[in-house]
Amino acid sequence: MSCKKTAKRACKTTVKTKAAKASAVKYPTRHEELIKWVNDFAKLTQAKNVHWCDGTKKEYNAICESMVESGAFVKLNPKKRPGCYLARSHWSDVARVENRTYISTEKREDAGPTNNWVAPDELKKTMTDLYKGCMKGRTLYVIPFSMGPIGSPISKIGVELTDSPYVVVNMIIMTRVGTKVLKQLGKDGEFIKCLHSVGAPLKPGQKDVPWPCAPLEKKYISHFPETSEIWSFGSGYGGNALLGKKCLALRIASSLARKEGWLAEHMLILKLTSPENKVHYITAAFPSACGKTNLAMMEPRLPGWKVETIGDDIAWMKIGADGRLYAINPESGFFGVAPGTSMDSNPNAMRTITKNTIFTNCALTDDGDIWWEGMGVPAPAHAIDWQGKDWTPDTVDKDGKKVKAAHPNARFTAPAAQCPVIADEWEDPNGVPVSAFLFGGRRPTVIPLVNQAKDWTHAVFMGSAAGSETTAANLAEVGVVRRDPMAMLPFFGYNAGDYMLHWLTMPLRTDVNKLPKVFFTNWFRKDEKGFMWNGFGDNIRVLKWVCERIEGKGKAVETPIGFLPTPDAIDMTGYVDPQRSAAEMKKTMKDLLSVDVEGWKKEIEAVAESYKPFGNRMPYALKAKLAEIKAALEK
Ligand code: O2Y
Ligand code: MN
Repeated sequence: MSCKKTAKRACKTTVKTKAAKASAVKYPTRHEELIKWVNDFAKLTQAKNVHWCDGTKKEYNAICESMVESGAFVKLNPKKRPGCYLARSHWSDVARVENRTYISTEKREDAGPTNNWVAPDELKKTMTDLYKGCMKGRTLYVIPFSMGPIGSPISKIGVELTDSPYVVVNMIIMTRVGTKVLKQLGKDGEFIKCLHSVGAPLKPGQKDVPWPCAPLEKKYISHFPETSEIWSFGSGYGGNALLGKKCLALRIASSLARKEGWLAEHMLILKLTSPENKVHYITAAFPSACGKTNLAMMEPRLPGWKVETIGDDIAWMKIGADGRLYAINPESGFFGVAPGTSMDSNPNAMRTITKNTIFTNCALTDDGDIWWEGMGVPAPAHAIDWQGKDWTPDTVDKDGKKVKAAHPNARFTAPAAQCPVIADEWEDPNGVPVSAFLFGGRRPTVIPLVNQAKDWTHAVFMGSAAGSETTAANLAEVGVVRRDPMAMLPFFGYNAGDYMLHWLTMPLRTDVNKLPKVFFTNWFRKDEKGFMWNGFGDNIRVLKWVCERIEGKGKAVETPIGFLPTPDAIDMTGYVDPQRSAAEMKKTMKDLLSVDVEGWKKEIEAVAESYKPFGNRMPYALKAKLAEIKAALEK
């Protein structure tokens, strides 16, 4: 892209690197530590220009337009998708790369057995060598950003240095960026240092490619929790490059949360209003690709109930003055999976992405709109697929397999404020008081539709035992059950055994009765007819029971694995499964709400196995809870 042009057009705060060295240069901040850090990195990477982002609409538009000029973005038909762009990534850079993601602590055991580890000195040396000269011919963008409303006592400030304009415009949607953040930072405020490069320097006169990146073996997504730093190299995609999201808001924040006594979780936050106008805020930790965005924006299929969105992916929670846990969404946008999103599965997401949205790796239709598999509208007769090739519904690869028009991990980046069901209080700096936590996963067998924890230790046990079938959002084999404790497996910023201990200590910080009630849900049980539960808008029936339990009502039976709803406790008024008669559904509900004792015995063994790599770092209280449930199942 024409970086020089963009920089000139976008902001007065673009400076030549040489000039940046001169003391006369004007910076949009008086934070000396920040200025020095930026200049040192500009020198190391040999960036052509330095551009301090101000976060204005003008800047956003100028960068997007320069990306259209360079071929990195396609502008969509403004009559169909006003203010929207399409990016196509390199075929090798399409998702988070867990095998290149590191938690770098002085002692290996502090990263724990679930994380890749290299000692900080060694990793920093390797990456410093990679950063040397890596921005030749490119602009270094300085992105000051706030995770959470600016000035909230729960928010944190980060600064990302990147050579990717794609990262800049996505960060502007996903976080609060620019001058207002620098103002909040003042002369000596604390910030989290985030370094990023796509790792593709340009030789003089060399033409850029639409999606520069480095080969897999040169990609590093590194976290240094002991110094709260993030160093990323080689990838321009999503969680690898938009460093506010998974890297800061989960990995670094989970480590900070432990030190500071709060929780940083992979959870959606929703506001639920009953027909009687009672409000409950509920958070839910489901692994990647288990429908967090769908639940957060759900259209309930029970009259009088209303769901509104606070967040769809991450929750930061602190104990408030009244002893309750208060949650904020640290993000300001949605980076949602496109394939499968339709007016059936998530109408509010579809309404959110009608304008001002960046699409990545979706198909381009001949009339300048986007399309993906599972959009709920017929496939176009012709399109350009996510790799930029001509596509028709009959296109096959060299093995005769149908080619998908959109990549399975294609994404939309859209402002949260555009969501038609965003709650009025979604940016409340004090957060919202949480009544319930849901854990869950994609489990075709054994795990019931919903199950309430008996006490706090049981709640933490439930979270520790979570798991899910894998999908395309990670690079693992698709369709096998992977243990995913608290839905945090890819995002623990420290030893997951210590993380469980941190959760167990929450009742030491407040009255345990003020902590959220905890439930495990599973929308994904299957039998010979397919899914046993409709999911989507019908999940309101489970949420209604959750509310009843919070309020001390709601019929339940105590079982070895928790409190299960009695067969008549879930409101099934108006529920229709076209595959099952009412009588069949009654039987299905019985199966969904009973304990499969033999299945659970195996489940308990699998959980025990998953604790083994942690040795003594897995808290005794959880092993004791596991033994207690095992003994109860034997009775
Ligand atoms: O593949 C990526 O880089 C994105 S992963 C992602 C994006 C939004 C929300 N959640 C996730 C996730 O993997 O949990
Ligand atoms: Mn996620």
